[in-house]
Amino acid sequence: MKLENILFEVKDNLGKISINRPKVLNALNSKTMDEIETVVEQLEKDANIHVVIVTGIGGKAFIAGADIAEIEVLDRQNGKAFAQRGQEIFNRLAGLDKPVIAAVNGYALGGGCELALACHIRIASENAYFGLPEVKLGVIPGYGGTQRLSRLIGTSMAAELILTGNIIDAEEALRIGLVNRVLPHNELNLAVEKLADTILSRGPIAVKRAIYAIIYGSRTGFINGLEIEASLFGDVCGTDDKNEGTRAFLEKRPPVFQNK
Ligand code: CO8
Repeated sequence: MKLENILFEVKDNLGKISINRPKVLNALNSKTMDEIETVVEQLEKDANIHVVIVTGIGGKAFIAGADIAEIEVLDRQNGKAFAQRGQEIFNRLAGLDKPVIAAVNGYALGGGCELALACHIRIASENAYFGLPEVKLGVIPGYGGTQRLSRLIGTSMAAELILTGNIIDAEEALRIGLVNRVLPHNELNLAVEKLADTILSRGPIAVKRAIYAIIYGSRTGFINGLEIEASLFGDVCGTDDKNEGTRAFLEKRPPVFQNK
């Protein structure tokens, strides 16, 4: 599929998805969702990409939501299918065996906030705003927001945001644990790339297994999650990288991981 609404670049094991509809504040229409799915498919297959960044083009928005013109024409039947399709795409992104970092550079509203929530780490610029304003339109979050936000910041905080539809600034998002860090706008990209570089410098198989344990563990119960963790711990114990990492520590030198 020809990508028209998103940019996808790969450089040195780092993939970058940039939503590129700045005239409508990067609103997610169906075509954009199809393109995200295409890129997610590629990310699932490409073992050379170890970390992914998601951001929005233009100085104003990460993503201002699903395209409201498309929601206007939905009815009971296709509304459910529309939500399920978005959920599936975001679930696949969240389920990648590589860390996904949201660089939130402006409005992250509705489906845009839900996309940020599907990422594993969220870093915001000072001019980012977050919210799930769907109730103001007479609908509810449908791309996983009711579930992911509640799990991230607790049901009470999530209920206040979802039921009021209020929009909060980056500092408030930081205070309630919706983002990890807030940075000056012009430092965001560099800081996120630096974070990605740090992750890329760690044992690549360990990083893959760790994100898998975090995400798939959180999709199951606590005891099953521990079982997943133990199995993956056993798995990494069988790698050359584990031998190299532990030996390098004992020999007081930096490790040289081979992704084996
Ligand atoms: N959809 C479509 N167009 C949009 C959207 C959007 N979500 N957001 C902004 N735009 C368009 C505007 O219509 C405008 O277009 P035009 O220039 O042609 O008039 C352009 O982007 C610029 O926007 P504004 O002029 O409004 O810019 P402002 O700086 O004045 O305001 C805001 C910025 C506050 C972000 C404002 O644009 C806004 O409130 N946008 C809508 C935010 C919103 O309600 N988002 C949630 C949408 S609902 C949703 O995401 C549901 C997801 C789950 C779906 C589940 C499946 C059913």
